[in-house]
Amino acid sequence: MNQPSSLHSLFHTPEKGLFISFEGAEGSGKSTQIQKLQKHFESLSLPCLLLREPGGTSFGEKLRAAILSQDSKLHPMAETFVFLASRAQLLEEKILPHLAQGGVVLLDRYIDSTLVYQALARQESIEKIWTLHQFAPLNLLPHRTFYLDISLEVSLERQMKRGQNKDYFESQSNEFQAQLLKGYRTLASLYPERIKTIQGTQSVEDVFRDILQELPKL
Ligand code: T5A
Repeated sequence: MNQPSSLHSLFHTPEKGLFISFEGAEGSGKSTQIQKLQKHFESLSLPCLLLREPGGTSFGEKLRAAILSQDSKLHPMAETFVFLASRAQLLEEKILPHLAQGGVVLLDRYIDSTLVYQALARQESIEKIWTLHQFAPLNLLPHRTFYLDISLEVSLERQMKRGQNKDYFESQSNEFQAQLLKGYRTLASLYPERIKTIQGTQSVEDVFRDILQELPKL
């Protein structure tokens, strides 16, 4: 069903700086690894901005609070536009200015989350999501995306261990959560040059070692 989008040629990577995104299912270890990578870049005296989606701006954090606390089902297009609104503002306010100065941007979730959560996990084509991203500033791709691959069992176990109230997406069915993993694996096979799959079930240190090996040069 899914092919690499024909719209892909309309997308570009930043000319300056280094743009890296992290992706994965619930509890895959993105926040843990992204913080370690931030320390790594700071130890090299490289200005490094750590951001998350949805959120990262004052407007985006309001959208984040709204969608994660939503307790009844939204239409996938309603979800999609929330993430796009947050993303456009984050690019404009934070990501593009920092990259223009040659800095490093580390982003916890980006376009691939929308491709997976709002399309692939619902067995829908990703073409519509690419179409919505073809206009600036949304048509920017990271230099590198790390996909932390875990099993459904590990994802559910880590969510349970955290023991807090479940948010909107964590409350979805196990079947939906299984489709997330399938969706990410599909995406990683469609875009192997950009998306590097890292085994997220390894120890924190081993995951980080694999990430360092796949870092692009600045
Ligand atoms: N969303 C987002 C969409 O639907 N569409 C979109 O376009 C976008 C951008 C965001 C939600 O929004 C959805 C996806 C999400 O559901 P969120 O709170 O930011 O919500 O959720 P997550 O990004 O999933 O964040 P999590 O905190 O759930 O997961 P992380 O950051 O991947 O995992 P982390 O590092 O917090 O680790 C989870 C637990 O596992 C442990 C940690 O200590 C922690 O307890 N852990 C490990 N344990 C053993 N071995 C390891 N290697 C471990 N690494 C971490």
